[in-house]
Amino acid sequence: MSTALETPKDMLSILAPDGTVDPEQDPGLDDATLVRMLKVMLQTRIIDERMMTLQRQGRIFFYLASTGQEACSIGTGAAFEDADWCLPGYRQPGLFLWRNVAVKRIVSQCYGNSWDNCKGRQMPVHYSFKDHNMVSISSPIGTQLIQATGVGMAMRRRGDAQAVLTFIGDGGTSSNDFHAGLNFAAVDKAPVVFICENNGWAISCPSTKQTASETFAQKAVAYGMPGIRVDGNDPLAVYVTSRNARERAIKGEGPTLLELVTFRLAGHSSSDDPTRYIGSEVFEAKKKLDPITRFRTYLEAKGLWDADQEEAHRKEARDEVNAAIKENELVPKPELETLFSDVFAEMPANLKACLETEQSARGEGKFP
Ligand SMILES: Cc1ncc(C[n+]2csc(CCOP(=O)(O)OP(=O)(O)O)c2C)c(N)n1
Ligand SMILES: [Mg+2]
Repeated sequence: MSTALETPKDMLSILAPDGTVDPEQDPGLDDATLVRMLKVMLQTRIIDERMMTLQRQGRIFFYLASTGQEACSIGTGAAFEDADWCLPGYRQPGLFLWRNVAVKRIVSQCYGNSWDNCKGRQMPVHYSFKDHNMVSISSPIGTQLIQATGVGMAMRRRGDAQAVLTFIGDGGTSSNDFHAGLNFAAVDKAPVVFICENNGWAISCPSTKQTASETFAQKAVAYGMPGIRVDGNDPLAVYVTSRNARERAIKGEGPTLLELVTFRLAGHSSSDDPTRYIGSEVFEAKKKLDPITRFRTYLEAKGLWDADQEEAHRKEARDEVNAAIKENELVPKPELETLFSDVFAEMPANLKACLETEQSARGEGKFP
């Protein structure tokens, strides 16, 4: 893989859509890791399907699936260490599962109940898991890039041996924060790996209306960092390029931008109907590039996976998410008092008075 400052136009691919691998570029991952990669991709899709159904039933109010983009989370997840800081966007649930975040906690966040560590203050899918070094997902697209650069700059000054991983979509590259984040990371040689998941669309706005550049990867050249275009539906290519970018970051050589070319095989969110702006023939063509199908074929050819394992794993993943849903449905909403907590170290007098008024009103039966 080249990391020279060139104009990156070619797309790196190791695992072809038919599941055959280029032996010269095969990273030689061990069998257990390969199987886990497929299992987490399948689990991601099963959870996405289940949560989208909950939204349609009115049991959660919003959901964002990453259907078709699972290889981006799994390839990067496998290349990074759990101690590396991660500032995700909203389409990397596989990364949480890869880092062993409990499914129950993911479901709690979507319900916004009292088990949710965000206490219902965030939209569903805007997770944050401090104990897994995963920083809160922000709704305003792009903000995580300047935050990631700040984390990287701080880590460099402290001499930390970790890297920072952050994600943005193709649409997010039009934000001011994309420019500021990449620029200052390169100036400071901050140990950040920027992942742009180019799925071709920002809701209904095609990437051709987002940029006049031929590729998103080439934007890196102007900032003075390598930019590499990668087949984002190829977990092996995502893994290899992420691992190399992480090594570069750890060695103090600075940040890298990876453009992972992918496609979302679903709506932008539960509020979107992609059939209004993407033709069915496009969906049919893109389904043939499904990263899960591709990776499954590869593992089957290696004798690492078969239909029985698939069925058993699907059942296990479905049972786990269903049990998590069942439990979470019984969990009450966060206490009203939590509205006032976590904001000030010392609660100001006016908020204290407000809280006391609410509490006494409840005592008089004004609050149910
Ligand atoms: C600053 C800002 N502008 C607009 C929005 C509304 N919005 C949410 S997601 C989105 C599209 C993002 O597209 P992209 O970056 O390509 O990510 P994708 O959803 O395709 O993964 C928009 C416009 C927002 N959240 N923040
Ligand atoms: Mg997009």
